[in-house]
Amino acid sequence: MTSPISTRRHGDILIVTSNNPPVNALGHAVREGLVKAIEEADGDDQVKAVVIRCEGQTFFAGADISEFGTPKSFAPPMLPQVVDIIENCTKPVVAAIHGTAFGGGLEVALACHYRVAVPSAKLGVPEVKLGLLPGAGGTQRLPRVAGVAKALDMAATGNPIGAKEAHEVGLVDRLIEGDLESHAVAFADEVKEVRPVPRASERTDKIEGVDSSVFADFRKANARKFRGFDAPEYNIQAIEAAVSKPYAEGVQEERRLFMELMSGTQARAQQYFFFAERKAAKIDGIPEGTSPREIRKVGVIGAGTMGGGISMNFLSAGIPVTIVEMQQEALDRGTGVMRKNYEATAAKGRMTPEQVEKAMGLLTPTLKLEDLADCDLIIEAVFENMDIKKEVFGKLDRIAKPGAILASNTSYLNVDEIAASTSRPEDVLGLHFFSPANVMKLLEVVRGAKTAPDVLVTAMQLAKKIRKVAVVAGVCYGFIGNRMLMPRQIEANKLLLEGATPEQIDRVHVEFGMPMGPFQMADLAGVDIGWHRDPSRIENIRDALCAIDRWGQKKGAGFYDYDEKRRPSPSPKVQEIIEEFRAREGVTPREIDDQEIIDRTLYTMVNEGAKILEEGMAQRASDIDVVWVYGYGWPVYRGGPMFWADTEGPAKIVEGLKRRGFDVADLLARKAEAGEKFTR
Ligand code: T1G
Repeated sequence: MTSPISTRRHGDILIVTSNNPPVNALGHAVREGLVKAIEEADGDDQVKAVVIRCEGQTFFAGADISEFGTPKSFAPPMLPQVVDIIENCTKPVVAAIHGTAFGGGLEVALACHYRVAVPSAKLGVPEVKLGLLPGAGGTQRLPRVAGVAKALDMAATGNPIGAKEAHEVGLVDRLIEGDLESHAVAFADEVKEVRPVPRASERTDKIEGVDSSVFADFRKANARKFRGFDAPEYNIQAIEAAVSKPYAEGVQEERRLFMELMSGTQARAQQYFFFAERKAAKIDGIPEGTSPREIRKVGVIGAGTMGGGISMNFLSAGIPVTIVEMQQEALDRGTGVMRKNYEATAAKGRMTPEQVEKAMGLLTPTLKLEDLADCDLIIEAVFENMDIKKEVFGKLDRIAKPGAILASNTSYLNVDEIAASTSRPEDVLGLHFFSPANVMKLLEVVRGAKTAPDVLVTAMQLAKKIRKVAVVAGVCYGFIGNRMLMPRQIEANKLLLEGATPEQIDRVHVEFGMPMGPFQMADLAGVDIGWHRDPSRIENIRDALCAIDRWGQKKGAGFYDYDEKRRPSPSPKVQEIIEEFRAREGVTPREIDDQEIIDRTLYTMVNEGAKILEEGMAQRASDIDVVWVYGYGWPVYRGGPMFWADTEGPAKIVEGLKRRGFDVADLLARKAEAGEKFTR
């Protein structure tokens, strides 16, 4: 088998090239090849210096995650050995960086004696996003080269930095404009006589005299963000070791912490999720070579919260949008909110004023539906009512050009029924964005019975362009996410009646790792969503709250009372309403423990997930997990509802559901009986 690593001489410089598509992952063959190349350089007196570079889209993007848990990942030489061999090379070694030098890739670059990079390159240690830490010396070399504060931020958050910033902090020695290879060779030629070669592991200038308060302050500043995750704290401890211990001991501590994480459930869940997210982009049953339609111009109907947010995604991606409203006042309000949101982003330094003007400059507001006639894609975001949607699609059918894609942002309704109100159901699908649509990453792409393959392919490709994670869902009430949300909300409301409190139920969900529980979420989204608007008709606790204007955070009161900073507190009034309802329904409250809440609000979700899979409303179990992590804040360190079901054990879930009197989905019962899993 040809090695993915090749070498060739350029004068007295040895050029070591990796060609391991798609991202030059540091699999076993690459590791072996790198060691051989350094041995070749060390053994050849003609060689005065070395350049390590990669073919393709990127420099090494890290260890090969697909090897984790397989014998290959432990086959020598392991990455810690490889980086030591590179660093101990007696000739100067220069890393030539383009694309993304991530994880083990950055650790290889840190073992090199010099790093040059093109300005567009990114450098990072995202291992924490896989539930890990940089396990090949990165936590010891990075603070020595880039400083403790930068290393802490990069390792504990996993967020990369650009080459320019890397140059400013000393992580990159030279920015290269033009051809990377030739400039890297020229740089190697400049430093080939430097002795001793500068080894990062021997540097102390950036770790001496560092006050330990740096770590305490960092922990305090990020406590909320790191809540529930194991890996960030381990990354902090490893960098603390870099400051408090000599290099050799620090590396041992790094290895100990790495192995502890690697054997944990969170790392397994987060690595599973890495591939789940990428698998979601693949659509079953699409003929090979199906090419997408071109989307040069988008139309959006409705300038409300959803319509405005949806439009911003396309404007930010440089795609012109025509937005339609019925009244001028509503149109002005909608476009005003979009500009305010952009300006807020700019105020946080995440956009420049020029970028705001460029995006808003691509927006054409109108009161005329006919102005959408030349759009390639039209997204309807009007009131969630079937008759209104069918009327809109009927009109669109007469206005839109042939080949235009017609999409509905419905959250629940039957996309096939909407498509049937046109003469071109093959051009119709659902594009279900999540609120706030310009922020939430998830996009449910609802595949209608007649949706054409190229329409689906177009939607998935467009999703990537507007930085969304798209998941294909079938046509059923609430698709994947909201369909699984319903049993949770129904049981949460029943549990209230039977004796639990909103605080107890929400606490169980927050302790589980959700950003908030069912009732905090209802208060954020609006208790009045879907309410029949008749204060005299009180059929449940929610009706009772709505009838007295307790619509949630926006009204300062919902299932909780809110202060001026929107901080929730338990509400005696709500407790009173609940007790009134219990009396009215003849329910005697009882003690409810946390496990019952989990059985009835989370096990029921898994049960619904199994039905969704049985019915083919999701292509694979991992898609359900992507929906819940990106759409509903399910903690990624639990992988998602279906991965968690496998961790919890299908048999235990079946037992819990039966104990509470629920009908168990066939697929779940079968998995439990056969001892099988959903996701692995
Ligand atoms: N290992 C194996 N496969 C990988 C991979 C990796 N590190 N990175 C990407 N792939 C596959 C991916 O599954 C997909 O496959 C294809 O490459 C394209 O990826 C000791 C232990 C580099 C920014 O965490 O962030 O080093 O779906 O669709 O959008 O300290 O991939 O086509 O079959 O994402 O252009 C640390 C992970 C590893 C970086 C490119 N490194 N990768 O993004 O393409 S842990 C990472 C990424 C480590 C050491 C430790 C991104 C990317 P398929 P893609 P992209």
